[in-house]
Amino acid sequence: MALSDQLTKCRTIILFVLISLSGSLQAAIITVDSSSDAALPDDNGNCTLREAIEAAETNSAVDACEAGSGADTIEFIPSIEEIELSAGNLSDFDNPIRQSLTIVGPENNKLDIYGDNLFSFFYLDSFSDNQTFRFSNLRLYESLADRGGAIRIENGETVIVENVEFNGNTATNGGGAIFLANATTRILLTVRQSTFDGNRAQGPTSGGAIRTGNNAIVGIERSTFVDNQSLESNGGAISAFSNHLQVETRVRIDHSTFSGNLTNNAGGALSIAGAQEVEVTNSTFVGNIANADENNTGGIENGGGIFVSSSTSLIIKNSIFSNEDRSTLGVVADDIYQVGAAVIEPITSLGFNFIRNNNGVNSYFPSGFPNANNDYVGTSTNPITPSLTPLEDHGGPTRTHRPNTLSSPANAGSCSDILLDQRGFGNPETFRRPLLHPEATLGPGSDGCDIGAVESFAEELVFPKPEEDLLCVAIQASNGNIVSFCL
Ligand SMILES: [Ca+2]
Ligand SMILES: [Ca+2]
Ligand SMILES: [Ca+2]
Ligand SMILES: [Ca+2]
Repeated sequence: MALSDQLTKCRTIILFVLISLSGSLQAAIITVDSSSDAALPDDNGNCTLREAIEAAETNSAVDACEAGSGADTIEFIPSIEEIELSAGNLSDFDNPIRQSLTIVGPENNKLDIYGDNLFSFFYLDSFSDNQTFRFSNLRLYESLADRGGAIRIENGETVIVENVEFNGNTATNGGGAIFLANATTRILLTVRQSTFDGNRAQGPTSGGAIRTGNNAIVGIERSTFVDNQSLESNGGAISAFSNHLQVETRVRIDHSTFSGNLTNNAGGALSIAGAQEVEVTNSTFVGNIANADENNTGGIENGGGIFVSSSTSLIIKNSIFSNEDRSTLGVVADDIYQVGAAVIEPITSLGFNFIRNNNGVNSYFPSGFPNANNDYVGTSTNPITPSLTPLEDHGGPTRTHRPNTLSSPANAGSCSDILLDQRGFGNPETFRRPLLHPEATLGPGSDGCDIGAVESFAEELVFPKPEEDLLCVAIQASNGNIVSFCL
């Protein structure tokens, strides 16, 4: 099946969820009733988060925590607002979380967990047993780990992150907030309505916020990445990595915002390396910086927005790029840069992109306002700048950049099949995202959608909340392809 066919088939993916047929009938709800933290055993008549994880993992009662049973859920009594770790990592290589588990904070007031720049949180390793982990309504602060300070995913897991803020987490070996190992059994990761702010990949490792790996299918939607850094390697916000040609590895980014992320190497926001399929749609990349230290000693230090290397297939639609590359040698690729290895897959524009400076990718994005492909593209000598607000609260669960004006990038895009923008806003008359202001002019080929993650003038809409487990499913077909569909 052609890539474009597959991607068309997958266009409506919102979640990648494997249906779990086991455990759901037996699952226990374990309620944490203490904000304190102490090493186990801690038999003092309360139920701490550390004890709740132990109860879920061992399917037995631990102090005042109810015995887990199968795929358990950990909740918190309403008076708990934050938990500060003091007794070591919540889980790690020696003490991984192996069984399906949901950890959910209060719906309208996220629970804060602090690692104090000493401890890590969730090390998930089902040993290829296809377990499912969910994290929602949490703020995860200042964890520290070798890889994936907040969440490390080892092999075969399905992980769903929703309404989580990752703040100031650090990894010394890649993936400041989330790290995906190179898996032998497929990992499925979905990140929705989440914020990654000020996370760091230290040392010569990549992915300030997230590092993905071989044999992963990753979906990121309606999320914001701000001020994340990979100081000595690639991918200020995300490093998408695959070195395995034989397994399908895919990253899809939709309705997300990348603002002010930086690297001293390549890919201020996103670095893509190796054999995989990457799709970026309806997203906004603003003020991300490659080679922030202007020191050209780390290899190919290009691509303020996206750096893509080797045999990666990259598709881009309806997205804004206005970034900076501080390289002083060779190509200064403010927005997107591609470098070849043995096999170079083309970058495919599906149109309606706004690109400040096409240096490095002018064969894919010829200059024009718009060009023949309905992309709005500037050059190094004549860059075009989108008129956007600073990153602010414009409604919805994440901060965004909203178009300021009635002309491009507003009303120059195309997204007619999309229900809502990053914030959850749309046209109240059509219950679709595109909204043409009465005073605005319509760009060529546009359906009134704004380019990027946010639709100006749109209103907050409330849709019936679907049963999440049944919303979308990704399964592996007999021919090895991943087939995704929504129910
Ligand atoms: Ca206790
Ligand atoms: Ca359990
Ligand atoms: Ca540098
Ligand atoms: Ca519009």
